[in-house]
Amino acid sequence: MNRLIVISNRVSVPNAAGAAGAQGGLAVALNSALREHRGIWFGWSGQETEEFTGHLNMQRIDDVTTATIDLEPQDIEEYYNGYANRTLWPLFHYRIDLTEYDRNFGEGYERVNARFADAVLPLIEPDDLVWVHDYHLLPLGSLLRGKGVKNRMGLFLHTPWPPTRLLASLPFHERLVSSMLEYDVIGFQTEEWLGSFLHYVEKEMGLAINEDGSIDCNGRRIVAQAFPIGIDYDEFVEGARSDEAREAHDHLKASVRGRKMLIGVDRLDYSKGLGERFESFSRFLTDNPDQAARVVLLQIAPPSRGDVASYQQIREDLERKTGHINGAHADVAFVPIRYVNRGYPRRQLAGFYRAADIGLVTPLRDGMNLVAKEYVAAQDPDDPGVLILSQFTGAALQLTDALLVNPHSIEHVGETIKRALEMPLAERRRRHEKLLASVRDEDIVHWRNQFVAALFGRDGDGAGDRLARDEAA
Ligand code: GDG
Repeated sequence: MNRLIVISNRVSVPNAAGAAGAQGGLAVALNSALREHRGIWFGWSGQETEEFTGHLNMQRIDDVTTATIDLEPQDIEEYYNGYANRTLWPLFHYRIDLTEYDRNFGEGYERVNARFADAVLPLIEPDDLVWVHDYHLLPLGSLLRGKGVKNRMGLFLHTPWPPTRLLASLPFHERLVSSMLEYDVIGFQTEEWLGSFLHYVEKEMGLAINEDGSIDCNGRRIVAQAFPIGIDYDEFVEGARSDEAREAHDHLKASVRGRKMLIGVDRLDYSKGLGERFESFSRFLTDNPDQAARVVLLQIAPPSRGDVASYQQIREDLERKTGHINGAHADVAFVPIRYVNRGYPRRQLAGFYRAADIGLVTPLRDGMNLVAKEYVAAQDPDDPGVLILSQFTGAALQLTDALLVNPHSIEHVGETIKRALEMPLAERRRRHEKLLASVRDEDIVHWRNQFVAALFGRDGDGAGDRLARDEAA
């Protein structure tokens, strides 16, 4: 069996997944994929070192070998806090107003990608499949090619891909995208982001797109395709049935004392539309004063990227907004918004989802959104809650039986909350059944098999069978 070398910005130790609390979607996804492979996961340790050495820290935990490097403070500032999170992240989420263009960031990004290439090179054997993740490492494949790596290499982008007009505002955008064409497979979450990428390749680079969507460039054929990521369904459902989940569910249910509950779970990020969500809930309360004492919104929002100013700003804005809304609608016996700035273990989270009558998932832009899928998976099929989902998430293209909303329209989201609260049981069940089938069938195993198959150059089911046989052998 070919080994898998997974490369991502951060490496998150598999065992810690449940306990860490504020795990991002990428970490959750990769833990599951790696457990089933004789693979290596390489990336930044998250630690700082005074001077970069490239020393590899190797560990074997829970069937996954991890190899990490430490980075210098300047690397972290320019590459991670800088180009990745102040330039590419906002730009890829259509937030050109928050996008910062600083030459030092670009240089730091290229320097750290080169450091990644140097450090991972000795780990790569001739038959390994190399799978690079996300916007932090777009040029890594081309740097590895420059060092003679001939292996099959793929890139999966977890974020959206922006429209050509927006991307063209990025200095040296052609260089960045050209470097991506050294991968054999480039994966996106949805057809929409794939379409934007192909549009760029055609219009800005003058390359022809073949009928099957592949691109021919410098004598090589590149597969560009959508691979919608899913959740680890079996693991999640098992967790949702645990004592820990049940206790969390009962505790939360008791605390709301018969009131209906809406839940939001998001990293504290401006792309998640939390301000608009709170305002929509406030609008619902204003328009339905009889409901004010009967409904509560629980928002779990573990802080992230706290070194970046726009994240400090969103945190302040939300604190102010929560205080304002609670001040306007609270009574002595209740507050309408419970806003919690911390993470919880996954099993507890599953219990919280199940306790909620509505999953309120309203990002302004999101590559996929795994929270929507987790909410669906955690429901009681006999008495399921209702998912309200932003049409601007990748998940909305699959979860079409959710109540789809435009998160910018405060009135519409407010009305949709009302509709969800009044939805008859039969409709809730009908919608949930379809949503659940999608979440279960297009899970993370399916996603991984499809991507790895494309890396092999085969169709997805073939690779799935092959991997299963290899596992059994
Ligand atoms: C990126 C893309 C794409 C959140 N709070 C807690 C917690 N979480 C977990 C959730 C979920 C994950 O974090 C968040 O995943 P999302 O997909 O919603 O969002 P991002 O972090 O922005 O992820 C996104 C994803 O990558 C995968 O490709 O879907 O579009 O932006 O699993 O449950 N987990 C725990 N405690 C918390 O308090 N344990």
